[in-house]
Amino acid sequence: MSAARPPAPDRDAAAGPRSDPATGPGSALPPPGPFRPAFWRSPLRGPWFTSLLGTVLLVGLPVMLLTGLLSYAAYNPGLHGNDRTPGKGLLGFYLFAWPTDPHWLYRLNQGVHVTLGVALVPVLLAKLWSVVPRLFAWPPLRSARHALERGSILLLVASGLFEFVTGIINMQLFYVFPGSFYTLHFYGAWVFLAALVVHLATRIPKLRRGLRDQGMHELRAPDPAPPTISRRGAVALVGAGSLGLVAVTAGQSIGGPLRRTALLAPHGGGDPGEGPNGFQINKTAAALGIEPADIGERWRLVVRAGNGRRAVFTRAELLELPQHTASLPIACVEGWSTDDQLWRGVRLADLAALVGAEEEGVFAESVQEKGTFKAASLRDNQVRDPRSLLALHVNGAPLSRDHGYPARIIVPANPGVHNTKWVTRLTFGELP
Ligand SMILES: Nc1nc2c(c(=O)[nH]1)N[C@H]1C(S)=C(S)[C@@H](COP(=O)(O)O)O[C@H]1N2
Ligand SMILES: [Mo]
Repeated sequence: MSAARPPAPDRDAAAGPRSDPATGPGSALPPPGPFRPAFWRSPLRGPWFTSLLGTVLLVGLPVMLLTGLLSYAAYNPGLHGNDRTPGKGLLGFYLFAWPTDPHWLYRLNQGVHVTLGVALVPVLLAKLWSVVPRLFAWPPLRSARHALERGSILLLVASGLFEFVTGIINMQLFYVFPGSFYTLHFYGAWVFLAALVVHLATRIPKLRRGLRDQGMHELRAPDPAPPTISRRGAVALVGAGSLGLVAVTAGQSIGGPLRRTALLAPHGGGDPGEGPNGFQINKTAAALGIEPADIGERWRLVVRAGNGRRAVFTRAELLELPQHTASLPIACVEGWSTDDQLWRGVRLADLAALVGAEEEGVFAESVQEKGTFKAASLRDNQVRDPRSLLALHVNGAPLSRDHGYPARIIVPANPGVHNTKWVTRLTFGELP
């Protein structure tokens, strides 16, 4: 039985020659399939859904960018042995001496960066789903302006996905990057920022109209299928997805009893063992090939300065120098962190003074032979802080092997990766 629909009253009927109301008069009829608006049938798509998700991202993504760029500054890139991303000379215009106060600054910054990034994943995916018909706009390019708009969106989506994917891979400890994660993630962020600026310049007026339900009509399905979920229901689903992800990761940064809830975080919920050294370990001594002989009786600490002065210590000799304590966390770029631990050892400032290099930064090298994190430089402001230690004890016990025995760096608000373990040489000032 042919149930032809009665012809709908057509606004354009009076306009004369046949034109497709969905693509506008004068445009060529799109090829069949997703290029035709009628292909897209979800009744959820439309200005309300897209604008709401867009608004959440409009608040969240700048926070991601800001905390990300701050995190990069915290690395003191450019100092000897630290990240030496080429071209950051230009993009690194904003770099500054990362402070040591408050001592939880890096922990907070990185906790926000990683937790928010995880929370935004469902929002990002829903937003992309809500605008996917636009990918098939017809004709593909209407004008130079249209080309610029589409190009910027392509770059925005590609770099946004790249940042989320590389960030999540890194926080899951899959170190699979060709070259440095920091370099890739850093450049990706700047591409994303450039594309976002162009995108917002063209979209903000539409976004504002969208919230008042007047714009972005082209996202509405011309022939919607019956709803299987309400728009509010869909928003609730996205929100529940975000909250669910936060609930199983945030514990790795918040610590305390919540740490056990961090099921999705590799360094979050796992049992780090009992006792004074019972807190998260990034990589064990065994995993990094630290030989027991290198950290046993034969171990020495060499302290030297650009002025040529030099001193050598056994662990027992270090223990005879004035010992100081500091209550500080380990906070990793991957977002996990420990609660404050009570470290005890020799002040970096005292060691600098011993070789006449009070105003200098330091390059700390470990006995480790391979790997990116075997050495790191600290800036002079970090060396001067009285809480910055070459730690020999933690929580009243000697450092365990996995936490860096015989000696490790611990500095307030320092990214975990620069708290070098198994330190064997400190060079203050310019390398001799
Ligand atoms: N020599 C050396 N030191 C190192 C690392 C390393 O791989 N080698 N990892 C760093 C990283 S990435 C972090 S987050 C902290 C973790 O310290 P923890 O294992 O004592 O918690 O150690 C840092 N010190
Ligand atoms: Mo780390």
